[in-house]
Amino acid sequence: MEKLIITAAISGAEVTKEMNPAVPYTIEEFVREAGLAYKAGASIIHLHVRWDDGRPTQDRERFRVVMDAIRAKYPELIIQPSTGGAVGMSNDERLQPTELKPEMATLDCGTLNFGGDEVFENTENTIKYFGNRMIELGIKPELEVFDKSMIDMALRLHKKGYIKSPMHFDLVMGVNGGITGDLRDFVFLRESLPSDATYTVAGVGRFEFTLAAAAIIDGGHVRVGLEDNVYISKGVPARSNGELVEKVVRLAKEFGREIATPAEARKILGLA
Ligand code: KMH
Ligand code: ZN
Repeated sequence: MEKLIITAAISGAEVTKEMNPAVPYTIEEFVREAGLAYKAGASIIHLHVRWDDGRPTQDRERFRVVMDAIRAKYPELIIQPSTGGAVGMSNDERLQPTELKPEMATLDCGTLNFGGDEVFENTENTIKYFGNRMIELGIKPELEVFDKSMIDMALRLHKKGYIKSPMHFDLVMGVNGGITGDLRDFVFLRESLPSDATYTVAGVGRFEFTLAAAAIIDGGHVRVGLEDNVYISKGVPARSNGELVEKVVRLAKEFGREIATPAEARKILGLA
């Protein structure tokens, strides 16, 4: 089986220090959390950035400063900026970090309810626009799908030339408004992927570690981090993103799966 790629989603746009004090806002905090995740075994950092007061932003220069600061200490890490940003941001606002030509970036493949009155909007034309942008700039998209219909959309847009093969999916499961994180749903999504695709699973909230175990056994890859879940076990806040990554590494060891370095992850994903 291929080595396991662990992605650390260290900040997200929605979680706050009130929910877990380790959520990074400042540049120093981003470097600290990326470093702890890397030392524990993560090879990819899925990155949203914040202003120092915690407000989420897609500002290109803020991304540049945070990415440069992480790279100065951990140059081998793969940094994967979000193009999802936060609910309500415009397409061009969301796309700003692509101007920095990262190796990867997220490409969200459909619209979904995001709790309460929030709607995370990704129309078909938005996905085409983002897909074209990533092809132009040579960025590998991580295809974020929150439901089965979004896999179907990605496959249709792949046929039309907006997304290139081999595709890499992120099955984000357990968002209030998307598919649940039940094992039955995991198998359904996983069996709906093309045979040459790779995938990562991001279990949100209580699904984080059950789905990590499922992907480890199945030969998939895993995303964890404070963006998805702020607890290390029921009711116990994680001390850091590193602690969440360490738990995945322990699970992988139990199942005999080795952990990929960033260089190995680049090979598996076709980045190198
Ligand atoms: N913050 C969510 C609205 C992504 O990173 O591309 C969107 C999100 C997806 O987190
Ligand atoms: Zn994200």
